[in-house]
Amino acid sequence: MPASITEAQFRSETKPDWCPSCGDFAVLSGLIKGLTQTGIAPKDVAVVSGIGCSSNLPGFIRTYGFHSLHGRSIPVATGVKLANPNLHVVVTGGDGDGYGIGIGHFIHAMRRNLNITYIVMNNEVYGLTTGQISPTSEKGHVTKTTPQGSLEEPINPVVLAIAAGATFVARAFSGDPNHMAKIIGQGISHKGFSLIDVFSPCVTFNKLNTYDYFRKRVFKLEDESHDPANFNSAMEKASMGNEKIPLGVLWKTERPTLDAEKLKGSTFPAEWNGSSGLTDQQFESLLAELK
Ligand SMILES: Cc1ncc(C[n+]2csc(CCOP(=O)(O)OP(=O)(O)O)c2C)c(N)n1
Ligand code: SF4
Repeated sequence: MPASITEAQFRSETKPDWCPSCGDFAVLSGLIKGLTQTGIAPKDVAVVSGIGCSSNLPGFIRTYGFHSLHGRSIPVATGVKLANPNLHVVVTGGDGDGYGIGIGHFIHAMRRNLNITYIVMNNEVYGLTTGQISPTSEKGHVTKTTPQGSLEEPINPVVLAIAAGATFVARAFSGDPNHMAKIIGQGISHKGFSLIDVFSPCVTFNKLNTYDYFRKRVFKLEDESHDPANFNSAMEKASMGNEKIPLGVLWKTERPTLDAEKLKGSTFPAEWNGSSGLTDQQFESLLAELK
């Protein structure tokens, strides 16, 4: 790691406005630590997000940043990565943003093995809009939109990611920030789509999935004989219910990435000069035709 890169270089002057004790503070620190561990300079990083409390993160880190639309962080990140494959692109957001409105984009980016890191702050509710159920809320969870308990089966994002083609799938917990930082560092170093689903409690609106709730249930895969290259073992660990929840790298494999290998030799987009290739006259007549 180049000695010149320090955590301080990633710290923004803008301080987070999250509620005190929100799990997202640990994710911000974990991302800064993970980036520092990999030795990547802030100028070589772009952090892209959608909308939500967690999606405010790009404002609190000193890298390039893009705070996009709800559920649209992955398309923006895809554009950033294809326009400049040398940038390390990290997407940050919530379970509502990524596994709800943005789920189609999430699946296709994994299928394409776009070389980005996706960190989902999974608090099992919509935090910013005051605690409605999200796609990861437990069945029976009582919220203001589900006063009699959620009727829906939740999504299991890590099973979904392995099945959809992500090449690095891991789970972390805001209550164990050093472990999380290590996993984030590994995800950023991985060549291919890496998903890190982080249990990041919403202390204000989710009184069910608290720090204590997770502390009682999580265990580390490193303490067991789990081989992340073994698909069946990865699926088995990823499918464990919410009574015993594994943290760590569930699945890791390699296959060609969209940006580096599948587009090799193509002049678009890495060498695109911003021109449409049309003359001014052709452009004007095309516009007139479309009016
Ligand atoms: C198109 C659109 N639909 C709905 C909203 C309202 N909205 C803002 S944030 C949000 C959910 C955020 O939840 P999550 O992604 O889990 O993030 P958290 O706030 O919990 O970190 C919703 C529904 C919006 N901004 N845009
Ligand atoms: S509402 Fe929840 S998710 Fe949003 S900042 Fe507060 S604790 Fe965090």
